[in-house]
Amino acid sequence: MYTQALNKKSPKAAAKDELGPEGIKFQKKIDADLKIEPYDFMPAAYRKTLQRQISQHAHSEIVGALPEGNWVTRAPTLKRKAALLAKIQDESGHALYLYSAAETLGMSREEHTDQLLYGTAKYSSIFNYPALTWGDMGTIGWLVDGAAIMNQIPLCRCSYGPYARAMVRVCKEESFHQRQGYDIVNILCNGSKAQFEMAQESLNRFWWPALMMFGPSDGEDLSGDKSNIWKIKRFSNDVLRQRFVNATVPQAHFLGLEIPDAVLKFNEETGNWDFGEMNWSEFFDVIKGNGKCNKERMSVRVQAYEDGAWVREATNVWAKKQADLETPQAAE
Ligand code: BYC
Repeated sequence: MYTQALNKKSPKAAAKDELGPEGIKFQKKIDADLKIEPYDFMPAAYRKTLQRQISQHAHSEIVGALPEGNWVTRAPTLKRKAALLAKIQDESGHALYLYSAAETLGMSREEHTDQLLYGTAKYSSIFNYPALTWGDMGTIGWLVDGAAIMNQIPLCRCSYGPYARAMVRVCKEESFHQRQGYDIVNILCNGSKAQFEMAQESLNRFWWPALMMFGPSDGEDLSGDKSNIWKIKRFSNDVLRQRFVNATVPQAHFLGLEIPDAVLKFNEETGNWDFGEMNWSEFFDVIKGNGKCNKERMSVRVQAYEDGAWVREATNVWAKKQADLETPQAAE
């Protein structure tokens, strides 16, 4: 809805602004920790970076609900079923805030949806791994939502106002999700031998993919990175990954679980848990579309989109009727 209302300058005029007083004013605002809002001037590359990141994030929330959706009918108790349903509903809500924030940058919701459905947009690699056991519902909440919080808390301070504001609520809900996941794993770890083994086996499968959620290795120094200069990205992928490992290893040990990493070791000098190398060829393969579940996830999404055509049609007809009622002469 914001899309049509945006003021669009010619590319030549916009390029001149980027280097001129408008561009300087923009960076000064960012340096002063002020927010950039939809109608403010912003360089084309800033807009593009945000469009890419926010829409990828929104797509991840939508696709992320799929592995969990498969477990709603198999949750072991009514309480667990209700909590899982609430979590899935939250994730869909996150996608709504994020698509709305992305729309303020000038691309419609329909265009973003098309990019997801026709495979030109990315979503988080983690959702291309299957959820095979009830233990995975615990591990996903604990590790996947845990990694998401680590990555997203700094985004609450992102320079783009609509994204930063959306992230505040998203992070609050993600921390509930992380707690419910940890609670499931905790119960399994304190249950029968078979339950404990289910938790360990799930951790074995999800540990490395969870670390890959933070993206490719990029060192520690982001000072030359545009995303950092624009205060979109505040910490490098590697810094956030290390923070996640440091927070999660003691939780696993508390549960009596073993992290599936032969070289994992506490480093007294740095205060960090040193860990092994990820399988980067697997990561790039998954984001290219060749993971275990990429095809299945997309075919379910496309099917859901097609099945929902009548809802979109009905709401459009209803919206037109309302508009006609408000302007009676238009209906004549
Ligand atoms: N998976 O230069 P880099 C959730 C792409 S969902 C796929 O480091 P950047 C949840 C990256 O996009 C959590 N692709 O990029 C939902 C880039 O590709 P393009 C999702 C990945 O943007 C339901 C290329 O690789 N969270 O919370 O600086 C249930 C080079 O990477 C991945 C967000 O989206 C990946 N793992 O950093 C439970 C948070 N990693 O665009 C939980 C917002 C990298 O050049 N996003 N790529 O074609 C971010 O913070 C950043 O976009 C990333 C990547 C850290 C993910």
